[in-house]
Amino acid sequence: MLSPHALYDSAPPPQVPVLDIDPFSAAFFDDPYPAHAAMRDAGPFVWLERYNVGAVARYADVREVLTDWGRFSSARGVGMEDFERHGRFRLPSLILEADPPLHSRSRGVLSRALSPPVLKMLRARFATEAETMVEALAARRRFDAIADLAERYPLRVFPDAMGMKREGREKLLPHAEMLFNSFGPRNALFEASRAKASFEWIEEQGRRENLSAGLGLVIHEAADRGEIGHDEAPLLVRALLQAGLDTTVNAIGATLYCLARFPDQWTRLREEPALAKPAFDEAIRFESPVQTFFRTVTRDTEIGGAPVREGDKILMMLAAANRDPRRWSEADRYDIARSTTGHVGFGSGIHQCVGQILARMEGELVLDALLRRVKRIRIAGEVVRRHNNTLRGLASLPVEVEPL
Ligand code: OVM
Repeated sequence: MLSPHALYDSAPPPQVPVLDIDPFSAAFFDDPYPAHAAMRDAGPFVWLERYNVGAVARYADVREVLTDWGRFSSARGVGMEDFERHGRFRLPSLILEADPPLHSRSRGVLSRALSPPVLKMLRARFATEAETMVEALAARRRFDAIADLAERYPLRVFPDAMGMKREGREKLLPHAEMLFNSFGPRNALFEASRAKASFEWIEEQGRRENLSAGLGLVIHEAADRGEIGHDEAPLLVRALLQAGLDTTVNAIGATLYCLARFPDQWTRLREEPALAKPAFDEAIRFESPVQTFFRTVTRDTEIGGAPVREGDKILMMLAAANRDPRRWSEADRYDIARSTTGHVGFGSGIHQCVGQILARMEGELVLDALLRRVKRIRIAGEVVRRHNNTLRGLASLPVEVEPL
């Protein structure tokens, strides 16, 4: 088994600040904020000596890397591993791990499958499920905001919306947990979740015969029209199954955690329920459920005047950018009334989250349902963090609510 240090042996480029921070360690996950600040303050481009990869943590530089796919490629993987040097243990995603022109074709198909008119047809069902679930939880008063709501709600609505079979759905979250761990180093977290990989299973779920009416079949219909190959459709369904569940679980979890921790913001939301969508987006800026992704440098270039070499990996600290005081006033304050425009919690540029309208719809509907049933939310037990190499979120958030 390779140690985390074994992936790269390149020396730091000249004049680039070298840091011994490990953004994939338990200590970092428990409190990433001092390390985020140290990374931002060290310079526009820094070197992480533990892994021999570059990193950007300031908002301006994260944006620069996100929006220049020509210099900063996704095709060699958006995790620490470089598909060209290290091979790969699964088929690459046709969208996440691709550059134009391949990326553009996949993106077109998925953005049509997740476009507002399609999502509008799902909205009524999504709203009813949120109402039913929250009504029962409000009656219970005490529940776990993660297991009983942030996980349960997307698990209830998303696989149905995709048109998935019932059987095996319990594999979806463990699979996603493993996949998001795999974007980091080969550390103990990744090794421990590796056994939960279900690539064969998840690729099977994308096959036409395993799908009924829903977003999955919409992708197969795009293949019927010749927009993509019939062999590509299952992989694009896989992309949605992998990207669409754990992310929304952690985004909804982040929102509930923010509103339980900052009761003045819950009060503000009750006064102005139209702030439900902004409250969800501000939680994504504030907690950044997707913390990081990598790019691979395609040619010698520079970032903020620092030399950057072809073939090196760059870690984009999305979460650090989302709290960069160079960009945000009172960056460490959860404020549902601020403008969150430009946050990079969904990424930026051509790879910006293709499912963000669906994610926002889920977030908004959960908050709408809570606003109709609940007067107050308070934390009523031990908050337990879940560690993952890419995702930030909780394993448990016991709450008590006062019903309206
Ligand atoms: C994919 C994929 C998987 C996980 C996450 C993601 C955040 C995409 O298979 O394309 O985007």
